[in-house]
Amino acid sequence: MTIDLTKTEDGYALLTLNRPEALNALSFDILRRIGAAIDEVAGWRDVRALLITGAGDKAFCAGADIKELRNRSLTDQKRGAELGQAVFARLDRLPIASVALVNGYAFGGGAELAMACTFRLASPNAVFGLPEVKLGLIPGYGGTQRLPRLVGEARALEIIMTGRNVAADEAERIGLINAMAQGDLMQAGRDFAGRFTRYSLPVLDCARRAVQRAADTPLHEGLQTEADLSTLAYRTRDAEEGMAAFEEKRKPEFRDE
Ligand code: CO8
Repeated sequence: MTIDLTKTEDGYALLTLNRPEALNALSFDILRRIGAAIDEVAGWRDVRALLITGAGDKAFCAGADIKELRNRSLTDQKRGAELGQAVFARLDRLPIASVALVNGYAFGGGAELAMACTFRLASPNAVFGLPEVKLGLIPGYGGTQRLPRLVGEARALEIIMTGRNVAADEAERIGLINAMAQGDLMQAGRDFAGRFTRYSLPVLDCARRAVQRAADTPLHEGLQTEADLSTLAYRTRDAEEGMAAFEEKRKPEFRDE
């Protein structure tokens, strides 16, 4: 088994990269399976967030499978980069938030998978890096685009061009992760997701899509997107309920409508 997809009893989808003997490295087959798993989760109406982690106690994911990459023709490699990008982009289109639970090494494609998630939590022993230049490569699964959006261009250039490691505490300081979790990472992930999943899912989706547009549109277009999506949220039944509950001084009961 190379990935596991389950539902937790408290309403989350849990995707585990399960190839610990190779530090959960991403073969093309695993990439495709991750894509299929994301599509499957998109059809689940009874989960409120997707949690992604790596099996074993050493790695979230050590990146693309280097041994497999070596044996590919150039055309295949281009297809490989496009495959990785397309699979990770599906996380953006997932109507629920995704949370990477980074429990060790997150290198190359592993860091890129984490960066494609809506949120990132890491254990204190987590180590991030885009070490592709050490292999004579550059990041190909979105790292050159997502890292600068998270940490700024200067830092992203330095991290990518030196290929250096970024420890969890630095990752937290520079905004690469949302938080470093003390104690059980899975529990921390559930607690973190619990802070937003009690709200209306379609409304959260509007908020997420609006914020994600900020990075790739000029301000006037981004503001238009915000106007459109805030109107969409305003028209939900949950918005009606939320505002009524405020006036009636009671807790709102959201129904994801
Ligand atoms: N690919 C394949 N196998 C791997 C990988 C990997 N990325 N990482 C680790 N493994 C394997 C090792 O080969 C080893 O297997 P074996 O026991 O059969 O030799 C096993 O996992 C355990 O690894 P180590 O013995 O190396 O464990 P250490 O604790 O000594 O070291 C490290 C851990 C530091 C994480 C080390 O394994 C390492 O540096 N791994 C490679 C990290 C890396 O460079 N990742 C980036 C890969 S490139 C990429 O992700 C994007 C490429 C974009 C291409 C786009 C075009 C398609």
